[in-house]
Amino acid sequence: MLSRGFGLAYRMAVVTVAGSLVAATSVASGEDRTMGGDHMHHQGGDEHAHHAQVMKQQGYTRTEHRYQVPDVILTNQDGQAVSLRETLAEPKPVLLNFIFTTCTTICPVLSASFAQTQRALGDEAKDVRMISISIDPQHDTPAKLREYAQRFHAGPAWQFLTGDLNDVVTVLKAFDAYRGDKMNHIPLTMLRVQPDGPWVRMEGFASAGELVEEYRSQRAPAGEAPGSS
Ligand SMILES: [Cu+2]
Repeated sequence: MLSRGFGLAYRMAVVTVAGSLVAATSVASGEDRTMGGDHMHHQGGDEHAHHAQVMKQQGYTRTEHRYQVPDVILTNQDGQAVSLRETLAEPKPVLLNFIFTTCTTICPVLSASFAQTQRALGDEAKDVRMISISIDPQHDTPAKLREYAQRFHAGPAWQFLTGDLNDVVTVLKAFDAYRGDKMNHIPLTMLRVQPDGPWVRMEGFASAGELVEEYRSQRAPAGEAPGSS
Protein backbone atom coordinates (compact mmCIF):
# COMPACT_ATOMS: atom_id res chain seq x y z
CA MET A 1 0.00 0.00 0.00
CA LEU A 2 2.75 2.37 0.92
CA SER A 3 4.78 1.50 -2.15
CA ARG A 4 1.71 2.05 -4.29
CA GLY A 5 1.21 5.50 -2.83
CA PHE A 6 4.84 6.29 -3.41
CA GLY A 7 4.65 5.05 -6.98
CA LEU A 8 1.84 7.43 -7.74
CA ALA A 9 3.56 10.39 -6.18
CA TYR A 10 6.73 9.52 -8.03
CA ARG A 11 4.98 9.18 -11.36
CA MET A 12 3.31 12.54 -10.85
CA ALA A 13 6.68 14.07 -10.10
CA VAL A 14 8.10 12.67 -13.30
CA VAL A 15 5.13 13.98 -15.27
CA THR A 16 5.79 17.42 -13.83
CA VAL A 17 9.47 17.17 -14.67
CA ALA A 18 8.57 16.31 -18.22
CA GLY A 19 7.43 19.89 -18.48
CA SER A 20 3.67 19.56 -18.52
CA LEU A 21 1.61 22.28 -16.95
CA VAL A 22 0.64 20.08 -14.05
CA ALA A 23 0.66 22.20 -10.95
CA ALA A 24 2.94 20.88 -8.27
CA THR A 25 -0.03 20.76 -5.95
CA SER A 26 -1.68 18.16 -8.13
CA VAL A 27 0.90 15.73 -6.80
CA ALA A 28 -1.11 15.82 -3.64
CA SER A 29 -3.88 13.28 -3.51
CA GLY A 30 -5.60 11.06 -1.05
CA GLU A 31 -5.30 11.66 2.62
CA ASP A 32 -3.96 14.91 3.86
CA ARG A 33 -1.46 13.94 6.50
CA THR A 34 1.29 16.08 7.83
CA MET A 35 4.79 15.29 8.91
CA GLY A 36 5.29 14.61 12.58
CA GLY A 37 8.34 15.00 14.74
CA ASP A 38 8.62 11.24 14.97
CA HIS A 39 9.88 11.19 11.40
CA MET A 40 13.04 13.02 12.25
CA HIS A 41 15.08 9.91 12.89
CA HIS A 42 13.65 7.35 10.55
CA GLN A 43 15.86 5.23 8.35
CA GLY A 44 15.88 2.57 5.67
CA GLY A 45 12.54 1.72 4.08
CA ASP A 46 10.78 4.40 6.07
CA GLU A 47 12.26 6.98 3.77
CA HIS A 48 9.85 6.06 1.05
CA ALA A 49 6.90 6.15 3.39
CA HIS A 50 8.10 9.50 4.65
CA HIS A 51 8.47 10.89 1.16
CA ALA A 52 5.14 9.51 0.06
CA GLN A 53 3.64 11.34 2.98
CA VAL A 54 5.39 14.61 2.15
CA MET A 55 4.33 14.30 -1.47
CA LYS A 56 0.71 14.04 -0.39
CA GLN A 57 0.75 17.43 1.26
CA GLN A 58 -1.51 19.86 -0.49
CA GLY A 59 -0.64 23.40 -1.50
CA TYR A 60 1.73 25.41 0.62
CA THR A 61 1.88 27.46 3.76
CA ARG A 62 2.84 31.08 3.24
CA THR A 63 4.60 33.17 5.86
CA GLU A 64 6.88 36.22 5.76
CA HIS A 65 10.22 36.46 7.51
CA ARG A 66 13.40 38.45 7.73
CA TYR A 67 16.46 36.24 7.67
CA GLN A 68 20.04 37.19 8.37
CA VAL A 69 21.92 35.93 5.31
CA PRO A 70 25.15 34.31 6.50
CA ASP A 71 28.43 35.48 5.07
CA VAL A 72 29.54 32.30 3.33
CA ILE A 73 31.31 31.69 0.07
CA LEU A 74 29.65 29.03 -2.05
CA THR A 75 30.52 27.70 -5.50
CA ASN A 76 28.25 27.82 -8.53
CA GLN A 77 27.76 25.27 -11.30
CA ASP A 78 30.60 26.87 -13.27
CA GLY A 79 32.99 26.52 -10.37
CA GLN A 80 32.97 30.24 -9.57
CA ALA A 81 33.06 31.47 -5.98
CA VAL A 82 29.86 33.23 -4.94
CA SER A 83 29.43 35.27 -1.80
CA LEU A 84 25.87 34.48 -0.77
CA ARG A 85 25.48 37.70 1.16
CA GLU A 86 26.76 39.84 -1.71
CA THR A 87 24.72 38.10 -4.34
CA LEU A 88 21.55 38.42 -2.26
CA ALA A 89 22.28 42.11 -1.68
CA GLU A 90 21.84 42.81 -5.39
CA PRO A 91 18.67 44.79 -6.07
CA LYS A 92 16.89 42.08 -8.01
CA PRO A 93 14.05 39.73 -7.13
CA VAL A 94 15.17 36.29 -6.10
CA LEU A 95 13.57 32.90 -5.80
CA LEU A 96 15.52 30.47 -3.65
CA ASN A 97 15.18 26.79 -2.91
CA PHE A 98 17.21 23.89 -1.56
CA ILE A 99 17.65 20.75 -3.63
CA PHE A 100 19.96 17.83 -4.24
CA THR A 101 20.53 16.31 -7.64
CA THR A 102 19.89 12.65 -6.78
CA CYS A 103 16.56 13.30 -5.09
CA THR A 104 13.68 11.53 -6.82
CA THR A 105 10.80 12.93 -4.83
CA ILE A 106 10.58 16.51 -3.57
CA CYS A 107 13.40 18.22 -5.46
CA PRO A 108 12.36 17.26 -9.01
CA VAL A 109 8.98 18.85 -8.30
CA LEU A 110 10.58 22.03 -6.93
CA SER A 111 12.97 22.22 -9.86
CA ALA A 112 10.21 21.60 -12.39
CA SER A 113 8.33 24.43 -10.75
CA PHE A 114 11.32 26.77 -11.21
CA ALA A 115 11.73 25.63 -14.82
CA GLN A 116 8.09 26.31 -15.48
CA THR A 117 8.24 29.67 -13.71
CA GLN A 118 11.16 30.64 -15.91
CA ARG A 119 9.10 29.86 -19.01
CA ALA A 120 5.99 31.55 -17.64
CA LEU A 121 7.93 34.76 -16.98
CA GLY A 122 9.16 34.92 -20.57
CA ASP A 123 11.33 37.99 -21.15
CA GLU A 124 11.01 38.94 -17.52
CA ALA A 125 12.81 35.74 -16.48
CA LYS A 126 16.20 37.40 -16.92
CA ASP A 127 15.32 39.84 -14.12
CA VAL A 128 14.21 37.19 -11.64
CA ARG A 129 17.14 35.38 -10.17
CA MET A 130 16.69 31.79 -9.14
CA ILE A 131 19.08 30.19 -6.72
CA SER A 132 19.04 26.49 -5.94
CA ILE A 133 21.38 25.51 -3.14
CA SER A 134 22.43 21.87 -2.91
CA ILE A 135 21.85 20.26 0.46
CA ASP A 136 24.12 17.40 -0.61
CA PRO A 137 27.26 19.41 -1.39
CA GLN A 138 29.62 16.47 -0.98
CA HIS A 139 28.00 14.68 -3.88
CA ASP A 140 26.77 17.70 -5.84
CA THR A 141 29.94 18.99 -7.45
CA PRO A 142 29.75 21.91 -9.89
CA ALA A 143 29.76 19.36 -12.74
CA LYS A 144 26.79 17.51 -11.22
CA LEU A 145 24.96 20.81 -10.81
CA ARG A 146 25.71 21.72 -14.42
CA GLU A 147 24.15 18.45 -15.60
CA TYR A 148 21.17 19.06 -13.35
CA ALA A 149 20.78 22.60 -14.70
CA GLN A 150 20.72 21.22 -18.24
CA ARG A 151 18.17 18.59 -17.26
CA PHE A 152 15.81 21.37 -16.18
CA HIS A 153 16.74 23.75 -19.01
CA ALA A 154 17.94 26.35 -16.55
CA GLY A 155 18.37 29.77 -18.11
CA PRO A 156 21.14 32.27 -17.33
CA ALA A 157 19.31 33.74 -14.32
CA TRP A 158 19.08 30.37 -12.56
CA GLN A 159 22.14 29.59 -10.51
CA PHE A 160 23.02 26.41 -8.64
CA LEU A 161 25.24 26.52 -5.59
CA THR A 162 27.26 24.00 -3.69
CA GLY A 163 30.08 24.37 -1.21
CA ASP A 164 31.50 23.27 2.07
CA LEU A 165 29.02 21.15 4.04
CA ASN A 166 29.39 23.35 7.13
CA ASP A 167 28.60 26.45 5.10
CA VAL A 168 25.55 24.82 3.56
CA VAL A 169 24.32 23.80 7.01
CA THR A 170 24.85 27.39 8.18
CA VAL A 171 22.72 28.62 5.28
CA LEU A 172 20.02 26.03 5.92
CA LYS A 173 19.86 27.04 9.57
CA ALA A 174 19.71 30.73 8.69
CA PHE A 175 16.61 30.06 6.57
CA ASP A 176 15.10 27.69 9.13
CA ALA A 177 15.38 24.86 6.64
CA TYR A 178 17.76 22.55 8.47
CA ARG A 179 16.14 19.24 9.35
CA GLY A 180 19.24 17.27 10.30
CA ASP A 181 19.59 15.09 7.22
CA LYS A 182 19.02 15.51 3.50
CA MET A 183 16.48 12.69 3.57
CA ASN A 184 14.38 14.79 5.91
CA HIS A 185 14.33 17.89 3.76
CA ILE A 186 11.14 19.87 3.40
CA PRO A 187 9.65 21.29 0.22
CA LEU A 188 10.41 24.97 0.53
CA THR A 189 10.58 27.99 -1.77
CA MET A 190 11.58 31.51 -0.78
CA LEU A 191 10.82 34.70 -2.67
CA ARG A 192 12.13 38.16 -2.00
CA VAL A 193 11.54 40.99 -4.47
CA GLN A 194 14.10 43.42 -3.07
CA PRO A 195 16.98 43.21 -0.60
CA ASP A 196 15.27 45.28 2.09
CA GLY A 197 11.98 43.42 1.79
CA PRO A 198 10.83 40.35 3.65
CA TRP A 199 11.25 36.78 2.45
CA VAL A 200 8.00 35.12 1.48
CA ARG A 201 8.38 31.57 2.74
CA MET A 202 6.31 28.97 0.92
CA GLU A 203 6.45 25.63 2.65
CA GLY A 204 4.95 22.88 0.53
CA PHE A 205 4.58 22.67 -3.23
CA ALA A 206 4.05 26.04 -4.87
CA SER A 207 3.26 25.64 -8.55
CA ALA A 208 4.80 27.88 -11.21
CA GLY A 209 1.48 29.70 -11.51
CA GLU A 210 1.47 30.37 -7.79
CA LEU A 211 5.09 31.52 -7.83
CA VAL A 212 4.48 33.92 -10.70
CA GLU A 213 1.37 35.26 -9.00
CA GLU A 214 3.23 35.69 -5.73
CA TYR A 215 6.05 37.46 -7.52
CA ARG A 216 3.70 39.83 -9.36
CA SER A 217 1.68 40.68 -6.29
CA GLN A 218 4.86 41.41 -4.32
CA ARG A 219 6.17 43.61 -7.10
CA ALA A 220 2.96 45.56 -7.64
CA PRO A 221 3.23 49.05 -6.14
CA ALA A 222 0.86 49.72 -3.27
CA GLY A 223 -2.63 50.56 -4.46
CA GLU A 224 -2.34 48.59 -7.67
CA ALA A 225 -4.34 45.41 -8.02
CA PRO A 226 -1.96 42.49 -7.76
CA GLY A 227 -2.00 39.35 -9.82
CA SER A 228 -3.70 40.87 -12.83
CA SER A 229 -2.55 38.08 -15.14
CU1 LIG B 1 14.57 16.27 -2.54
